[in-house]
Amino acid sequence: MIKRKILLFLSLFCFVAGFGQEKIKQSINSNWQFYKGKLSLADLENSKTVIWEDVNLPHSWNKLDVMDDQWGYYRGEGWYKKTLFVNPDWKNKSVYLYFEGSSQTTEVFINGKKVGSHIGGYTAFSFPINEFLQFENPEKGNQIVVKVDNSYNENIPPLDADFTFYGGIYRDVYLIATNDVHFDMTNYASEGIFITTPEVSSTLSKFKLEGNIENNSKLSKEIIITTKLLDKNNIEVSTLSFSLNLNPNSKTAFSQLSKPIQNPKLWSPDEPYLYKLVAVISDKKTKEQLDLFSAPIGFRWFSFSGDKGFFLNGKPTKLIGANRHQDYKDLANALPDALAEKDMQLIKDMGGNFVRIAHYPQDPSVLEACDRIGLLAMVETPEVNRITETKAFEDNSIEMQREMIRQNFNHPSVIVWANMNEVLLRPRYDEKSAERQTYYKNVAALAQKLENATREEDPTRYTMLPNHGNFDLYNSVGLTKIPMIVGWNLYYGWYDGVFSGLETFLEKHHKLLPDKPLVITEFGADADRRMRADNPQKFDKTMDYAMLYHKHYLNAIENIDYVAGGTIWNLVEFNSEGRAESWPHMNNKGIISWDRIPKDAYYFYQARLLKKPVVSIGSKNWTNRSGVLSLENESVFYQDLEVFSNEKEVTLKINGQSLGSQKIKEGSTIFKVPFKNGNNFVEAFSTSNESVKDFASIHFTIYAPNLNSTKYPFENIRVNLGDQRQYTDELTQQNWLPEKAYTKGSWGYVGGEIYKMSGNPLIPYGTNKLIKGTENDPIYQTQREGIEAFKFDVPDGKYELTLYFAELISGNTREALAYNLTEKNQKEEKAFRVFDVLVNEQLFLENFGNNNYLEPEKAVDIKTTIFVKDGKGIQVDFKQKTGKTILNGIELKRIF
Ligand code: GCB
Ligand code: CA
Repeated sequence: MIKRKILLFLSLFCFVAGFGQEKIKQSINSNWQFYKGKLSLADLENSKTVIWEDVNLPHSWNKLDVMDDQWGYYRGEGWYKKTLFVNPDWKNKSVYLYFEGSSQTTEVFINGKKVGSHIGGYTAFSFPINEFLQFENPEKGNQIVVKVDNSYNENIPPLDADFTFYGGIYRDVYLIATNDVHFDMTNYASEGIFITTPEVSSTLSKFKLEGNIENNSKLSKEIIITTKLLDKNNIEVSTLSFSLNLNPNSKTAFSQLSKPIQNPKLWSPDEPYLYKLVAVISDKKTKEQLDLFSAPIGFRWFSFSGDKGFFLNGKPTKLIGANRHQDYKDLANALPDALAEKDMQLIKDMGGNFVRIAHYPQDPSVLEACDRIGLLAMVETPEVNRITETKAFEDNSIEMQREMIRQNFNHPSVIVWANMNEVLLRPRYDEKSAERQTYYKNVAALAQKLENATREEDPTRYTMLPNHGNFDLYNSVGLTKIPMIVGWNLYYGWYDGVFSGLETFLEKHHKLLPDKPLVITEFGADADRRMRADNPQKFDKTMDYAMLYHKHYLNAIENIDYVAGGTIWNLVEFNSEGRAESWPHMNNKGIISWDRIPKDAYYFYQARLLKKPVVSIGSKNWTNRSGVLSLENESVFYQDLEVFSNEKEVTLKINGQSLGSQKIKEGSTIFKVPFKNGNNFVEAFSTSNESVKDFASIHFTIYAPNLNSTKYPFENIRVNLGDQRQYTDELTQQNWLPEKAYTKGSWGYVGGEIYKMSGNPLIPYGTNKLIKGTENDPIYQTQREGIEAFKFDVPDGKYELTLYFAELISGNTREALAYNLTEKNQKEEKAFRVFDVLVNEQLFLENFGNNNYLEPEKAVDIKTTIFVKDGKGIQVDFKQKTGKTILNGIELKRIF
């Protein structure tokens, strides 16, 4: 036995040791210099006028400007340079420069000569660079200069989209050196070898390799290609080899089909069993090993049906997961690989089995993670919202499609190649015009060409087009016919209609296109983690409304057989610079925040999808809360608390006291929890298994209804006028209470009404405009118009009072958000108002208004101190002169 082990070890060792010559791959991410702006090649030498900044890759120049108060972000040239030190031995090798991605056009120069260029921000590219390198003087190195440009270009997709087109070399860059004879390095930056499994079942499978071998030498070569399949434990399962003659300076095609592999272990999300394929080229005469290629192989087969959804390895499988955008708080799109991999793990840990890599191909580490941890994937190219009807746009689109497919071909996780997204959302030309009809034809023609290219590149996978919810339009233009699967991005109960519109839409698809498989490629609702509501309303951006949305959609996806699956829009919050709304520049539909903190919906999906038992307390990260008692003598404040679980029943304790057990229904239950003033400790556990548990620490500030309460003496009170939601300032963690009318002994407004912007029926409160000068936009975006007074019946003492204003009716209207199907462009009349503000009858702000303090869409805070005496409390009066009075927020702090 021992002997056998040693033998096995030895043979393994020899095999591994014998692998020898792999390509040498060396990252060159460190020590670059960067300049943002236009330069000529001549300027590069002139170190006096050009000031370079030290950077490392991955890098983007849009880390900060996408979040500031100015619309737009830098879209233009950025220059990178660095001295490359190349191993002198490489003189006799073939050397390549390999970019995983750079956005969006790239030109590369070495030692003053142009090496090549690339179009498109989301795919890899590489160049052979031997002829540009100098080896004579190794200490001098080689000067590499890279010009990157993320300007708008009408011939490069994406033209327009709900995400930010960051610029920079934002993925890894490598030098690669190979022997003269090697697997193809000049095929769309792919690995040059394409693996398929022409026969696959649980009893018998075969794999096939196809590709080219390059011989960059002046001599002809006789080689042997030996391919081995190793199992998880590196035990050889299959081996095949054959010889090939290579002409000098040539590319020679080859293909190898394996012998049958009996009873292969299958790959699936539940058991992502990967075999290792290793192919070695060796010189037939000298036996020298020249190159090595390795790839994972997963034996799996799959099919989509219009009726029954998706099948993996013959088993019906509901595809459930999320879309993933590639950016991250403060990093733009320049993330370390580990963060990209973590996103895939987050989908896995949610119980998902599926990811839509949208709207563009992403870092190679993403699909590597999918193979390894078991996630099925679809990937797409970014022809989003509209196209340009030019040959150049068409060529670039097709080129990207080919790059995407060839570069990602060898990932068992990939099952669908897609292209375009909601391509009829923002069509060109007038609706009724003849040009519009021609445009539609041109879109369909491009879709067909992309489809043909995809099927030609890879007949082993499905194709898909993701559309927005205008069924009749896509159907009449022909976009439901072209792809094998139709993806629908559906937002019923968000942008459009009510939740049940979802089922109505799906039924229509199924009735009219019974044979066409469908995936709900997007569904989601904004959830601004700073906002909560007792009575959530559509489009109020609260965490609470988003929960209702996700509950409805998951039920539909799980229960309707012909729905093959669904992907949440989005796994993560992402930057969309052109958006305003409650959190300007952000799309908050992520079930995980931009800095990767899960929201409630994430725990809900875990409870519904995971098999292992879980208990999670909802809104755990909402650690500072407050509430107003209805009667002063109450000693606790009752608030709903949702617990997510896949167990039968959970028990809840607060501050050591049990609140009893409740049954879980569809993934959750809601407890009425008595919070005391100060710190509270909440524990939840599965009633039948106490080790499955969660806890939360929540600080509660209880306000008595009367401000002179001795039981709950107040220190600080903040009221958001014109709003019924609760808001938490992320920086200070202070809560803002919803407004209420004044009652004696308490606080509140007198007179006026809640402002609501005109022409945007979706928005329940205030405006969606960006307010400059604050991170707390929701405080300023809501206001009370025509307010007469605000009163605080506080005891005598010294106080600090702050008034918050913003002019919301600015006369500036931005283009309606394209995704919001009910918002229309419209003009608004600029407001003009003048009013006096008095504090305890003393004139405080005279003729306050648009002539002085109130600039359009800018935050204005004014604070003052006041000594209250004779039990008079505080009264702020607003005396109208011209137009309506306003107040957006008010804060009162007790000093002593
Ligand atoms: C969509 C788009 C996606 C947007 C999303 C939204 O339909 O495909 O790019 O981000 O809606 O949140 O509006
Ligand atoms: Ca407000």
